[in-house]
Amino acid sequence: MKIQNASIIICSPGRNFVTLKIETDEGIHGLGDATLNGRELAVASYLSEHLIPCLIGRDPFQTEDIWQYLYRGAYWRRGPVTMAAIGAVDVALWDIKGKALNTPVYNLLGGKSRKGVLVYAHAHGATVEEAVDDVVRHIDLGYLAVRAQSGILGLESTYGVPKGLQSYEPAERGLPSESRWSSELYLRHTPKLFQKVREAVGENVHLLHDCHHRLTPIEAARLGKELEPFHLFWLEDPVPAELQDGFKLIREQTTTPIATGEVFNTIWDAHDLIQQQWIDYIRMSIVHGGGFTPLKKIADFAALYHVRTGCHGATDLSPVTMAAALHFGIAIHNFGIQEHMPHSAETDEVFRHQYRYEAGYMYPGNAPGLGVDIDEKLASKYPYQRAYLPINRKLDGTLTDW
Ligand code: GCO
Ligand code: MG
Repeated sequence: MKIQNASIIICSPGRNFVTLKIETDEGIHGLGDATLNGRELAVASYLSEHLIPCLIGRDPFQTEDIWQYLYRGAYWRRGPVTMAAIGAVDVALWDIKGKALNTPVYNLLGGKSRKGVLVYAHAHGATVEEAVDDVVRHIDLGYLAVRAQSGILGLESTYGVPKGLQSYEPAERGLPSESRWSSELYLRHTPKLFQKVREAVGENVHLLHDCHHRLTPIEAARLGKELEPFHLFWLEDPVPAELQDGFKLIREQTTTPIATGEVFNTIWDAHDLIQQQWIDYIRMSIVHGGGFTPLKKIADFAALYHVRTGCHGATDLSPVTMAAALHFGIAIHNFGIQEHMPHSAETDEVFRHQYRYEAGYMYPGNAPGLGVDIDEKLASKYPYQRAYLPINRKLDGTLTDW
């Protein structure tokens, strides 16, 4: 079998997605997600200008060699644009492999290790009370794990809380919006939120929280300590993670479990975090981490150090990545949890998929390959629209991490 053609489909059914379609001379095609929120066209052009021409004529079964060719062969390694593009190719090839062998991708990754993939939902509210109600609503939908974020008194907006009643979607069309931030107000607020949530829901539900890279290590240590009575499943991205040993200080101060890595691209972003056991969950997505080929190795490495996976699953990762995460999550041994932020109805119509949610778990389905396809005709009705993530400033105007 040979790769005959590859094309890129850019569409915006509610939000932008970049999809790679690889076709073979035997009529089988595979899909890969190449979406990098707010930087979509950079990945599309990396694929069309630099990767696709090198793929034509290759054997799609050679996932290891093709991955090494694209990663090592470029000389310029790593980075979100490069790795999202390589990730899209790798995922599309595993999709082809599964279809050609007439088996779901999870069977190529070790087979099922569990009945389903435990997922966590997003709950939010403008106030603590509204956030508590939303956690309860998600528990009523059967979720066994819920992430809670709420508006903060004194701040107009914050990460994870939508402005109106719609579901949360951080990218906005047009140029970047700006929001204001105060770590002190956040630090005073967040333990009160979790006290109220625990009071309302009891101990039998996993609670999670995303700090979204906004604290310093000592501030994160304070938050972790103050959250200890509420037994979080994890505290996510407490600090920006360029400085891996920033996590050492947090780890030494608190038993609140730590998750990080949604912006990571290779093992080198997480090597010390894992080997020093400074984190509990690694959150790299299959697409931004460069595909199944490296993610399987990273998961196996993490397993040695008691680190489990908690793959990023926000709406800016397309249903192709969601399917990939579910095949991966059901197969690997050290799976922890999977993020589940349901896509809009328009997105689900464009990307028909076999995976489904039921009673706190998701299931990848038994179709050969990934079990996702794209309706290209429908996709063409939703043309790309420029969109950005917000910019964040402290109350005095200093630019800070969003
Ligand atoms: C999460 C993430 C997202 C990101 C988004 C950026 O934990 O789900 O933090 O909401 O902000 O993916 O593109
Ligand atoms: Mg996050």
